[in-house]
Formats: sequence, structure tokens, C-alpha cells
Amino acid sequence: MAKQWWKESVVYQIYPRSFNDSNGDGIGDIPGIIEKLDYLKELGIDVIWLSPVYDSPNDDNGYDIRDYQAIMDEFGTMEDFDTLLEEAHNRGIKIVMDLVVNHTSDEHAWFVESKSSKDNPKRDYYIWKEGKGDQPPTNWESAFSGSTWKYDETTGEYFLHIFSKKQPDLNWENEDVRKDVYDMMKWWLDKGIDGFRMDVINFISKDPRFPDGEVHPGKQYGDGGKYFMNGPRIHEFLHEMNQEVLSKYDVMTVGEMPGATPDEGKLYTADDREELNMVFHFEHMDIGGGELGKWTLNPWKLTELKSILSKWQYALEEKGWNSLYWNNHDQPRVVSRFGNDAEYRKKSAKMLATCLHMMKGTPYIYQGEEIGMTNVAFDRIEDYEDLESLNMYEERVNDFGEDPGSVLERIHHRGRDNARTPFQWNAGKNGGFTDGTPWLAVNPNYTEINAEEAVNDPDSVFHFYKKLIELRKSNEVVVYGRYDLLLEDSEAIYAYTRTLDSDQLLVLCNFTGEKQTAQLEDFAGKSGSVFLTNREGDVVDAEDLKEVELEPYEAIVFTVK
Ligand code: TEU
Ligand code: CA
Repeated sequence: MAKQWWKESVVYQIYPRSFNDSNGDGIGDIPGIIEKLDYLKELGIDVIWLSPVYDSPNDDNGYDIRDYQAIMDEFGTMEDFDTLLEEAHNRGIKIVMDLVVNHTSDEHAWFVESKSSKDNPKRDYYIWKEGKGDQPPTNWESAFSGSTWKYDETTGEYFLHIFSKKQPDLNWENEDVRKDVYDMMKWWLDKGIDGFRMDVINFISKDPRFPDGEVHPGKQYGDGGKYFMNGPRIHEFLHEMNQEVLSKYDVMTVGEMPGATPDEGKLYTADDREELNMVFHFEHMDIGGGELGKWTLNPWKLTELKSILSKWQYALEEKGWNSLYWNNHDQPRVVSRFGNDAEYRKKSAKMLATCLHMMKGTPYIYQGEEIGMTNVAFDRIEDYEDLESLNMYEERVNDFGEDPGSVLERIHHRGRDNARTPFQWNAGKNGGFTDGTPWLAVNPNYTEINAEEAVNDPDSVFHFYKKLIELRKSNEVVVYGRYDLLLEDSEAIYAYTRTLDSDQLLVLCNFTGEKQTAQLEDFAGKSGSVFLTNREGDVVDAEDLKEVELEPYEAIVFTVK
């Protein structure tokens, strides 16, 4: 397994709109990020993944790009960006940008041209089709509710938008599109950025037949996913991007891939494939879903979570590389979802961090995760901003007659705004995020949960993450050791080992609020010295690892003797 800097790094994702506002307009910005680089240096992270900062009308908060080579006014100027890049590099921190090239904004110059007439030279930069009678070309459902097709009166055709109506899909079959994208990527790489996170990059190759999808029970539209995820030319396009651009720079790439399986993950990330370095899959994020996808609130089982994560660990053990994440700007806060954000908030946040960071792969920390920020539950739909939630609310209440309260409950548990409430810096006004009116309300618990309190408390979640990062830096077994799952049938304990030559770590995580005993027959007669734990107070090494008591939400990692 070749050693690479991005395999040994810890990445921190910044959602700029919610990170830190430097000029009082209530919106986070690039100068605000620069103000906090020393905080990130203190945490010990190596790379920042910056969610989009490009010019955008913000229909989808920057994931609808209007100009790939200009900075969004609300976030600052290109000079601000250049300063951020320089200041980050001065601190030994790399910057990875968010590449959103499955679609653009409908206000991008390319789309303005493309939609102007059928014979415009840019017409085929996007995907235009005749309808079927008065119906759209396919019955596919958009990720943001409704059809994936919008009818255009001017030219009498429909254009494809898997996401919002203001996010038309680019036509990657058109080599001019690919060339323009590669030129733009080189422009950013020549500025000195250190790589890309690639937004839904496994959507760029569509099945050219554009068949209808299956209409599942309770749904109005068809499921087009198998016709636009991991499509027929996806590996060809990614290999071309690698050869034309990525291979010419020392960069890190991670592809966001809803619908990717471990077998595909191997194809996307094996070194000899010359495609990407790693992928974000969603299999562990999708557990507890149902008929309405993530909006169905089913209970989740630890055995399912363990099976999914282990499948990915095993699949990429020899070839390829895993990303490790619980959170990002699209997911609810992990301490609320898989932990306990009430009486065991700090303890369970540390347990979840241990469970993830002791695995094999590159860990990603999402802003606020390192201080145990939680979900939020606003009382009214008007308090929410995210179009994915607002569109779903509209559809369920107006088209399906659902009770508004029960739809709001779904948003409380799964909505993306849970991750987008402003970062909580201190117990002052608006949690120290802004002197103005925040674009999205601050979670009212900022008075107890904030960075200032965390940095000053040696026993905080922040200092625990800092310790995890230090251990990763000083122990090769954490980065390169083989993963083996234990106690696979336990619904309470997540147990696994990491082995590198004679080094072995035993990781035990209690995912419950009750005492548990790990019965480890295979470790009878072996002793363990404590490598890391979230247990408060005195901690004793284990004489015999055959049986280990675990407190509620306790994580303990032993070096096996
Ligand atoms: O998200 C891709 C995606 O599939 C989303 O639908 C996400 O999985 C879902 O919202 C989870 O509930 C990427 C970006 O991360 C997201 O912020 C954008 O809205 C989307 O693509 C379109 O660019
Ligand atoms: Ca601002």
C-alpha cells in the first residue's frame, strides 16, 4: 500500500455561509475563515475542504455555480481567497475546493446561451429533450422533489435538472464541456489549491436511453437513480479527467458518490485505475430510511451500521482508500443521530469520534462536530432555509395532505439545516458567529455548546478530537493497520481491531446508555494497555482482555500485549 500525504491527513469541512461572519451581514465569509485558521491549527487538522465559494445566486447555497472563476460577493473577493490560501499554507494547512460540475446554475453564461435557441453553439452543453406528449421525457423524481425536467417555452423542449430547477445538468457526452471543465480545474490548480471534493461526480454519465424509472409505492415519480448513477461512461470520464488534469499535480481528490457500492468504490479509488483517491459513499447515512428515502424515520440497528462500514473497510483493504465521515453539510448532526445529545452528549460524541477515527481511511470532521454541536428543532417551517426541506414540506403537505407537524418532525431529524446553523464560537450574541442577524438562526444551545468553552475545558470534545488527530500522526497502525470486525452480532458494542505487523489495537465502543460487557474469547490471556478512552477519572490497563466492562457510551482503545 503506497504511502500518500492524503492517506495520513485529517480533513476539516467548512460550510462558509455558516462558519464565521467578519462584516456583520449575517453571512459567513472568507475573511471570517482567515480569522479562525489558528483555531483549526490548534485542533491539528491538515486539510480544509471548502464548500463552494464561487459566484452563485444561492438557490442551493453555492452548489449552483454561475461563474467558476469568480468569488461569491457575500463571501468576499478573489484577493480574499488568495489570502486564505496563502495563510492556510503558511500554517501547513492545505485547501481542497468543492468541484460542482454535474450541473451549473441556470444563470451560468453557458446555460443562458444554451437555452436561447436550438441551434446555439452551446445548446448541447446541457441535456435537452422533447417531451412525450404533454409529459416530460422521463418520469424521474428530482432530489429536491418534483420532476427532473423543466419545460422551456422558448424552444419547446425540456432540460434535465436532477437537483433544483436552477441547477441544469451539464452534458458530459459533449467533449467541449469536458474540455472547458478541465481548463477551469487547471486554472484553480495553477493557483496552488491542493485538490477537489467532487459533487455527485458519479452522476455525470447518464444512460443514453433515458428510460423511465420504477415508481415505488407511495411515490408520484419514478426512480431514475440507476440511470444516472455510476453510468456507462463514468470510469472513462474520470480516467480522462485524471490523465488530462489531476495526474499533473500533487493533489487529493474525493468523489461524492450517492449510490456507490464497495465494488464500485474499488474501481473509483484503486491507484492503478488512475481515477480518484477516495469516495464518499452514503450506505451508512441511508440506514433508518424507507419508502420516502431519508424522510422515513425508521429505527436503525448497530449491526447494520457495522456491516456496512466493515464491508467498505474490507473491500478497500488491498486496493483503494476509504473516506471516513459521520457528518457534512447535508447530514444531521451525528451526536443527535447515532449518539445521545442529552445526558450523554459529550461522552457519546467522543465515543462516535473514536469509532470513526480509529478505522482505516482519511477522517473528515465537519465544522462543529469537534465541539459536539447538535441538531436543532425550529418550531415553524418558516424558520428553515434549505430548499430540499422546503420543497419536501410543500409536496407532502399540499400534494399528499400530510399533517404539517409530522412533516416538520421529519425535518427535525433529517433536514440539512441541522448541519447549517451557524458555528457556535462563544456564549455571546449569536454564539459569536455574527454581530448582525444570522442568515439562519443560531441553535439556542450555543450558551452551553461553543468553541470558547471547549478550548478552555481540557476534558472537552474538542481536546478529544485533538488527541485523536495526534494519535493518528504518531501511530502508523492507525493509518495503515488492517481492520477486522469483532462481536458482529452485538447490537450494543462496536468492536474491531487494527493490526500492523506486531502492533495491534483493540477498539471497543458502547453505543448504548447502559453498562455492557465485551466477551472476547479470542483475547483470553492477553493484556491491554490503554491507548485512548473517553472514560472520566482513573483508567486501568486490562490484565485480561477476555472480558471488558464498558460504561454507558464508553469508548476504550487498548494496545494489545
Ligand atoms: O449532494 C448530493 C446529494 O445526493 C444530496 O441530495 C444529498 O445526498 C442529500 O441532500 C442528503 O439528504 C450534493 C451536495 O452535497 C448538496 O449540498 C447539493 O445540494 C447537491 O449535491 C447538489 O449540488
Ligand atoms: Ca459576512
